[in-house]
Amino acid sequence: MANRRKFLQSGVLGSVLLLLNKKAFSFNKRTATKPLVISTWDTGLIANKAAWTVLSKNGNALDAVEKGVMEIESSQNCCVGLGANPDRDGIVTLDASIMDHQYNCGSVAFLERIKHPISVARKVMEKTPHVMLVGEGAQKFAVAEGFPLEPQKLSDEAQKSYQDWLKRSNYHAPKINVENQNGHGSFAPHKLDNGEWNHDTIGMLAMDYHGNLSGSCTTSGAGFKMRGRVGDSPIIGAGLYVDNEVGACTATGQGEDVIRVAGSHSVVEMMRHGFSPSQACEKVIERIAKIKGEKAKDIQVAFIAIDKNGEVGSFALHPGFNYALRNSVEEELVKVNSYFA
Ligand code: SD4
Repeated sequence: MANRRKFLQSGVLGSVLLLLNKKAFSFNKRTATKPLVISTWDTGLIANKAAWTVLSKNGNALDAVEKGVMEIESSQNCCVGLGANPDRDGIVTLDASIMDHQYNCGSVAFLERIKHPISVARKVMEKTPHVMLVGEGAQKFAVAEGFPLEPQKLSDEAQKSYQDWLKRSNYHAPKINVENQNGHGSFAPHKLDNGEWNHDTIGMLAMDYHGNLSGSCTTSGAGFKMRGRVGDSPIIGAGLYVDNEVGACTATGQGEDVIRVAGSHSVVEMMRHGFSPSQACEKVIERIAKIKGEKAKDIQVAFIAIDKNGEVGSFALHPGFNYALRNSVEEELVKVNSYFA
């Protein structure tokens, strides 16, 4: 994880975190001026910076959410793109989705050897009559659209983790964000021995100067997952949903349990019925906790949401989740309240 640490401490993120350390940042509900962007986890600070280059010049939200998460997909040292942990057969497979302010949406799943799945998802949205392409077909489409086929090679860090995992090969039901990797479930995000969180997904929501919303979500899924496993991130309504008349939501955590409740769509529907973004996220987290019962202790799920007025909110099942917010006056990492203490 040395590389990842370097990544986290580098550049703007390092200085922003230093700044943040001086502040108490335990609020959960924010109302912000437009344009604004929010994204999951601390890597969101870097992604927001890239999105802000678009939004601050009155660019549109769709371009911002694509550009923002591409920054994290590019980082071979991190855990979202091709540098991430592979599936149990040793191959990295990626999922991504994107949605604009007019119910246009596109996604890819089980995609190999393409550096920017989010951009392929956008091409699916803009250039095909379909919403979702998977596996070989998605890759073929990407290549036809001019995306280079990257080498089938694990990053050094992922190679090492995979070799360690092979020694154990103890695949069992995924446990996200609760256990570390030592002998346990290997789904991310998970707590590292040094206390940091490792995660493999970024979800981003933006409102542009015109008040239009868009969202993106991109992930390597879950380390050492079964071959062919697809999570919530590329599923419109689960990992991501945008309704410009109401609001937008994206999810992170245990994809199977987000899919079960059509998570992001459910949050947007709660907002449609008058709940604030934070309350809406909390309601859906409560539903997951109820469905899972005792097993809720073993998984993490978190949502971030924004309503059409630019109010932002979030809620998680377990502590440890945060999201990054950026607008013309703030650049912050926001600590999120959770169902469990
Ligand atoms: C998945 N939701 O594939 C993703 C995992 C995730 O941080 O969010 N990890 O299930």
